[in-house]
Amino acid sequence: MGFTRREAVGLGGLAAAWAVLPSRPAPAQTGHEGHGSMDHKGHDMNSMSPGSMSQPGTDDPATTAEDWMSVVRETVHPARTIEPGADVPPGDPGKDYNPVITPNGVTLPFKIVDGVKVFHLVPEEVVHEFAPGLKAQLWGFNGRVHGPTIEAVEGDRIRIYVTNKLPAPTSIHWHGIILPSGMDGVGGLSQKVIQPGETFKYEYPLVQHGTYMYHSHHDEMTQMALGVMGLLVIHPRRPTEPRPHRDFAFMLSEWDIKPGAFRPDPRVFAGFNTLTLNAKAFPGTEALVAKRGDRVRLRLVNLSAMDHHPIHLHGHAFWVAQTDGGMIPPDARWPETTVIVPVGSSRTVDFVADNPGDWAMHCHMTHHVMNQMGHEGPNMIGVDARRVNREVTPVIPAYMTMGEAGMGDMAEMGMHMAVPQNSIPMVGAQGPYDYITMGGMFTILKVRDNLTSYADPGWYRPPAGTVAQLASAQDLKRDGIKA
Ligand SMILES: [Cu+2]
Repeated sequence: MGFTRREAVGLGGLAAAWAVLPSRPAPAQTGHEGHGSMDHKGHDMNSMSPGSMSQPGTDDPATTAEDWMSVVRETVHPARTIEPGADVPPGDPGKDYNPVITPNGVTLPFKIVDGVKVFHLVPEEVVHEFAPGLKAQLWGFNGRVHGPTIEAVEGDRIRIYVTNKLPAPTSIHWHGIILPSGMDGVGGLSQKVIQPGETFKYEYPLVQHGTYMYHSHHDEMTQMALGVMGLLVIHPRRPTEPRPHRDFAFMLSEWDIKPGAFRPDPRVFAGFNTLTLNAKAFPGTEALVAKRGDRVRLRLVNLSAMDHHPIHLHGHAFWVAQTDGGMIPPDARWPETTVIVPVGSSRTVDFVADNPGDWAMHCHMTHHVMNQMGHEGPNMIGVDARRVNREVTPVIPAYMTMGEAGMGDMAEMGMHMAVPQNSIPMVGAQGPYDYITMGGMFTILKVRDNLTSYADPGWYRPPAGTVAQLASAQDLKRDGIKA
């Protein structure tokens, strides 16, 4: 274990990081030996009684924020391109980085005061539309769900004010960020909770880069089920790889909104019926547009309550390049067409959009590309349920059976019969050839030659002879197929 911290940074803090961590020097200012599971009086911390949890702290605090910086300089993180605390000006969008695109979302504006990037988040109640026809009363930030994307550059010092306009106390956690313990935002543990009407100030230097998130860490089950979360992207100060041309960021989440209801139910732990990309369910999701040859990055963050999401991209293969733990060393990346994004983590994948067309990108859990499906009804495959549905649905809004031949029938239902007020058909939208029987976590990547802008170019017009179609009698005869 011969690496010094400086050498580790020189290596991009990547392959060397695991080797360095166990042998890194202990912070100098803790006047006692060892950082194991014993406290300084020799008590076994693993058997700490509830009583001892209310005792005052036993470690000596670092005396100033500067001391914390000297401690963090001795740490290693797998996504650092400069030394923590290096004297650098605030990162400049367009110059120091190509801004991320949050489809269906926005980036939080900032101002610079004495070299510090200042942001203001306002958690509050918001009426949000998941897709045309389905709205709900949620909790978000700054008038939207999810909150705006916070974007900054490694080496920036950021100051984030949080003004709590929710009807409940909250606390905001910066997931994956290396920061002083007291800035970590766990209500009760690292700070007092933010009472309704109060404004708290978080401030810390960014000593890493990557794809992260912020979310409530107080009454999480309720507050995250209602939407109190957002993306946090930190660009490298000295990029070691070419910048992406198109850098898309997504928050994956799930909701339980009973057909006809106006608020999600935070108590459920299974059967979520509204699955979203940046809080939108298909067909409410915005298409991703790329020119042929563009380097494309997808940053996928999952803050669902209970489900991991295997996100699958058609027509391309990508490299899994980063997690919320940092950069994967280039020679340790692996190729995929589906990447599973576990709850509470980020996966960043890179690829070149080299195959023109309209390509599905979606969660591969088949129940996650449905909208507001009831899971309780009988299996109606083979049964003509249309009359039953017509008569029962107006009286029992949640009663939506499957169709005789599956859920494709439901699209027809959605178009030709009354669905309960404030609900959307279980699947779909009209596509260029037929009805698209997908909902939920589904969107479309549109790759084109000769784009003059990244506005939605409409449906793909494929070269002649490259679309699946009804087989001709001639084909069948030639190949000896009995149809
Ligand atoms: Cu999923």
